[in-house]
Amino acid sequence: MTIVCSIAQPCPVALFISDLHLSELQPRTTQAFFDFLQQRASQVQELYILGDLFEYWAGDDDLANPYNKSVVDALRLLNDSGVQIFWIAGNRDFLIGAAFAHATGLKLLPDPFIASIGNHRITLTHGDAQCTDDTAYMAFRQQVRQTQWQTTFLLLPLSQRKTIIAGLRNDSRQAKSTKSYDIMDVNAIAIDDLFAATGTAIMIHGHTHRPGRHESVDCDKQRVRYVLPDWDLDTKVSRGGWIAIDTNGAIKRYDIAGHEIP
Ligand SMILES: [Mn+2]
Repeated sequence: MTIVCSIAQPCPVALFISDLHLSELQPRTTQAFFDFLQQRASQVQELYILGDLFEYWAGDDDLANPYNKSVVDALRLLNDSGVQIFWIAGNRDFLIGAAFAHATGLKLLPDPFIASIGNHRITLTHGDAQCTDDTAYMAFRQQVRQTQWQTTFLLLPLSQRKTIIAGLRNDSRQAKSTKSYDIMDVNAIAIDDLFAATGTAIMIHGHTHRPGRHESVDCDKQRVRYVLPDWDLDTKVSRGGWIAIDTNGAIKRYDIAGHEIP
């Protein structure tokens, strides 16, 4: 499929996705991702993956797994066609490392990262670090994002790591059912602080699975925060989508069918 651009419909130059939570148990979501790479991402200069592409990542020594390899191969193909791919880790796949980056050709970015696209300076983040109301999660995050913890964890056999991760995912599912809706969203002050620290007026993040566009004003400065949707085409309510920046610098949100969200 070739996307035809026009004055009314300018070409996108950069795309943003997050929270696909890809796994072998999500074949339709995986296929939708492959279709997105082939039909949409292949038409742009830059693709930004803002965390939780995978449901979990046990370490780069799991690259040989056939499912993981199929995702790596798809990213590699896109990279080799000339599209630059950028990666910010999510809370599910922060163990992605240099070997994965090498295999796919993508570039690992720190979180947060300030991207310059057209005339925009945009703060990019996964979003979990801003969920400061969830103190239990923040304590966990602080621990597992330490180099020393990761080095020790990665020394365990792959199968043992997978067992531990499965346990953590189970705990997280149970915790989510008891935590309040508000606690699991980003904290307004943490967002203000990040805007202030980066000096940007635009932010794009994922993680919360609450897609939206939020405007705020601080000292006459208008700020816009875009939240990416999660993807799930394996349940009844198919959902997903992306954000695009076009050649005119317009930032647009799209649903999984490729329709612009007004
Ligand atoms: Mn997340």
